Amino acid sequence: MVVMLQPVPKCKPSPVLIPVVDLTDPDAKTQIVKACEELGFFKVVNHGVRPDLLTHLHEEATKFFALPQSLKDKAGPADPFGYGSKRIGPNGDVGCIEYILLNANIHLSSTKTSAVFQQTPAIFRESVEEYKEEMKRMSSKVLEMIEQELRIEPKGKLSKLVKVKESDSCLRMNYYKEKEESTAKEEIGFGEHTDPQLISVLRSNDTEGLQICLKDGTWVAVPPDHSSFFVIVGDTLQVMTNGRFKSVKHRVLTNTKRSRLSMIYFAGPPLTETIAPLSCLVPKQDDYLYKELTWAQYKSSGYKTKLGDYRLGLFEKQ
Ligand code: GA4
Repeated sequence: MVVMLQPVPKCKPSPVLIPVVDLTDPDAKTQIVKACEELGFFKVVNHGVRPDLLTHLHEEATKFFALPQSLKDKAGPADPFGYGSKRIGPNGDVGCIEYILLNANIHLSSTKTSAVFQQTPAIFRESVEEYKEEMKRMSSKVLEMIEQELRIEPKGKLSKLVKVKESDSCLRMNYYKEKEESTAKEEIGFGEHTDPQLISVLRSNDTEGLQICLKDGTWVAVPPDHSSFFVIVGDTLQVMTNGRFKSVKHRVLTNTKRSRLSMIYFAGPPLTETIAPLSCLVPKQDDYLYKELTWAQYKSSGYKTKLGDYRLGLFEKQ
């Protein structure tokens, strides 16, 4: 199944097809691999996440962002976890955004993270915990399907990176507030970038804003769909597949009329994991496009870059 992606103004007029993968379809593995190779992006339906969990989490997150600024600021500024407003990362990037960034690993949760939940009812934390489990399940399922289709050995090589308790995954809730009519114009909510992790799983309300960049540099708008998830290939998976999969550049432009709320789970490996092309996919070391780095090394170098920088250069062989 495919749906049409709407080209944004000043983009090529030809509509682009976005793959839609039904996770219960016996052919899903093949479709996922094809989408990861061609676009680095696909939509997931029949994912098994309870719709009421999504509705509930959406409502509670909306209530958090509606709190007085002084209360939200108690959980900020993001370090990188906690509540952030306008500033993204430590190197001067800004966007028309408010967000909460949470570490998915409860053992690493920071004081700022706890402060988020001090401002909100207990049910918010419970829903967030359940959602993280669901995202761990879905991201490991997608990675398992990739392993099977590519015949990656040993079994569980990719999915295990996300399933283990040391997995360095995180959850981000991004809120792009609607604007007054008088100032209405499209602005950058979240600037263009690729995600450093293995894969990211995104869910949003029905407000548009997300755009992805095709291989030829064309930006296309992704029609929102509150009942589906979007999977984004990250840099780590690009390295492990030796460039066969592409981490897709994406960005969010703010919609002037309606607020957008999105939740993104970034499925990352443990900090100590060595990231390198998989020998079962690339038998000859001479064919490796990338050298090895631990996830901790890649992540800490990433934090010295600007959002839009080409971080994969760190991995490239000279
Ligand atoms: C982009 C993807 C995720 O949102 C994120 C971001 C992180 C942050 O906001 O703390 C970074 C960015 C992201 C990559 C470069 C650095 C770090 C902001 C930034 C400028 C949580 C992630 O893992 O990398």
